[in-house]
Amino acid sequence: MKLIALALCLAAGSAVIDDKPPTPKAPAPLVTGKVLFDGKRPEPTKLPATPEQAKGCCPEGQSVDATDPRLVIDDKNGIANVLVTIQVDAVKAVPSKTAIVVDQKSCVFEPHCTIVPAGSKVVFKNSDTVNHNVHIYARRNDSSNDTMAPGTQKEYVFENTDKITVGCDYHPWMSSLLLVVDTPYAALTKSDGSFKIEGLKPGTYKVKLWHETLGRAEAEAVIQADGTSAPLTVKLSEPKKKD
Ligand SMILES: [Cu+2]
Repeated sequence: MKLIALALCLAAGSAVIDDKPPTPKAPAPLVTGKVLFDGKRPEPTKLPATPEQAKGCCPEGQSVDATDPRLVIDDKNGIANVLVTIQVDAVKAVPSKTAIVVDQKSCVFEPHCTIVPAGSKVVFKNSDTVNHNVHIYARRNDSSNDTMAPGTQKEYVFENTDKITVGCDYHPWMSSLLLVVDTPYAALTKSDGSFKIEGLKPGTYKVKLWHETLGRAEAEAVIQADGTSAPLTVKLSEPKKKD
């Protein structure tokens, strides 16, 4: 027994001695950047919400957040929810393994903006104590209009690339945006306007940017052989009003 115990100790000891520190890996190729508002930041807009419409949305004493979620700019001009995509031939997004959830809470869609790899399941939930109405305005998928009772949910599948707006007929300030993409190289800017896209090989890429009220822009990203790339800065401004 003693011999066996000694052998086990030696085996364990030798395992520790052979445990070399892992070799540092090269940084994963990454495209990073920031999307900034060009000009003086517009003040956040409040959408109309009558007391009658907002009834039951929030606990007593709290008021509904009817801030327009479509244009969110931070105090350093970073723009949230800009869709950033890179298309690579023959590389297509695979549907999400788990359902993508959009909740309705205190009469606000959460999140406002969601990337949906084509073919993924999207579940709309109603966590409120009032009825909502998931009104889907799609261009390249089926549109629909479903009343959703408190505590219920409904599943949708969107197969085609699209930019789908979702509203609620009971609460006209509510809006959600589903961005159905067929590329795995897609990101939404965070609240400070920053984004990152991983998994690309070294090379030169066209980067497309799209925002629901500010429109489109394009940039070029170059990933060097060592996987690094210079961070991009892209500016968007209010679309010029037509006369
Ligand atoms: Cu609603």
